Amino acid sequence: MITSEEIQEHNIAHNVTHKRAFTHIAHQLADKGILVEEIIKSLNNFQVAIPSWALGTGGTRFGRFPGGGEPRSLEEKIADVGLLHQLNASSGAISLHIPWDIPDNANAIKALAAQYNLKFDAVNSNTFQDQPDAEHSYKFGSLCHVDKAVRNQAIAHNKEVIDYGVELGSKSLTVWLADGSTFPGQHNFREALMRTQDSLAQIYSHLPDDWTMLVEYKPYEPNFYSMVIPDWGTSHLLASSLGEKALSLVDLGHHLPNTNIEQIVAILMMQNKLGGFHFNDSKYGDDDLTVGSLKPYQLFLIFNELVDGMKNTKNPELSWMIDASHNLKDPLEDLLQSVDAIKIAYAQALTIDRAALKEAQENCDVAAAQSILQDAFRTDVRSIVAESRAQNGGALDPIGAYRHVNVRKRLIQERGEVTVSTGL
Ligand code: PSV
Ligand code: MN
Repeated sequence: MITSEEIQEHNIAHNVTHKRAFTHIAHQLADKGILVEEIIKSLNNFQVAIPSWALGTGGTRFGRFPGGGEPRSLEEKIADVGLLHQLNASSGAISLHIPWDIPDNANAIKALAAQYNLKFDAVNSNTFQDQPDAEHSYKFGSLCHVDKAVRNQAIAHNKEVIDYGVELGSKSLTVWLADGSTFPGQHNFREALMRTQDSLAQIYSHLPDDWTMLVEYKPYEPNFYSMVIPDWGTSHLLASSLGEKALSLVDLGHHLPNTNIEQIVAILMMQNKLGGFHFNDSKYGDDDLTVGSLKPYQLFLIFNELVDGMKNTKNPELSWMIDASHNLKDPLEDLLQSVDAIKIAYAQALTIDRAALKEAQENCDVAAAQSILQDAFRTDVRSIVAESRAQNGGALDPIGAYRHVNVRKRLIQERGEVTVSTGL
């Protein structure tokens, strides 16, 4: 752990430069009638969950090049997220994946998370890998399988995941299915979807009243010809048929290139059916890259819709999470960059002159509408995000602080050079 004294020392060293930038932008926004305090208030309440499977080095189909000091247990994963939260004051939740993260003692795990001020975000089921002790194989699918015994095993697993989540105080189950077909003719599309719907309904019946079920969609996996839940429309269809507690989850990487994701966000929010996000960035497919590393404007446009939807629809509260893989960078640095990118896009979207945008839209003034959005996107809000972090005890420059006190070196000393973190 970094001590709070170390973070304060770091902040003092950076304070003069920070204050200069912050005062400048605060004045600029005030001239436009925007109060920087309001933006900070929204940022202060914004937490992005960290998935337990993103704390170690990821890989491609071809290989993995691990770094050292990766978390070897659930306890160490919690410690890593606690460290991120200390640095950025915005990563106050961890999302677990069962069976990778089965807690031996739920109370002890809960107490440990509380020590780091962490909550448990959505719990995730895994019916895309066969477990060593499993009676049935998911080779030909899980919730969609033609064999009822396989479906029942997958349903029972999801119910068990809910039970683990209840013990930890989680409030939602995220279902991502690698169910699909590899060759034309392999699936009867209609029947596969009907079986999936029926299986999900059985899982849904096990949800506590105050829980939600988040249904992911994805157009393809390498090697796949079809996916059972390929797009937001199918996810929405399932969520609608299941009931109020079922919502669609948008994973940014789960779209074909050039898909207008911001429009999907608007449509789902119009239906009060958007449950949350898995953030990442990509160029070609589900690349799982650092959020905002390739398409920051798209991220901003998504937040434009989110800010509008959060104000003007009855969409339930959203759950925010990163879902990325870190093949080259230190996973903790990568996650800090991702959370920062998300907060920057959010803060920029909060600076949009909405009244002027509305007027431009009503007047069909296309040039003005574009300028209003781009003016907000080109506003440098980094010092506002830094100010909100510092106000909550975090570091003005999280990666700078992380490097300054040699966190990775400390982790390697403690955990060793060759450590393997469970997960993808
Ligand atoms: C696979 O694409 C995936 O990234 C899904 O988005 C899940 O959320 C995650 O893996 C963990 O199962
Ligand atoms: Mn995902």
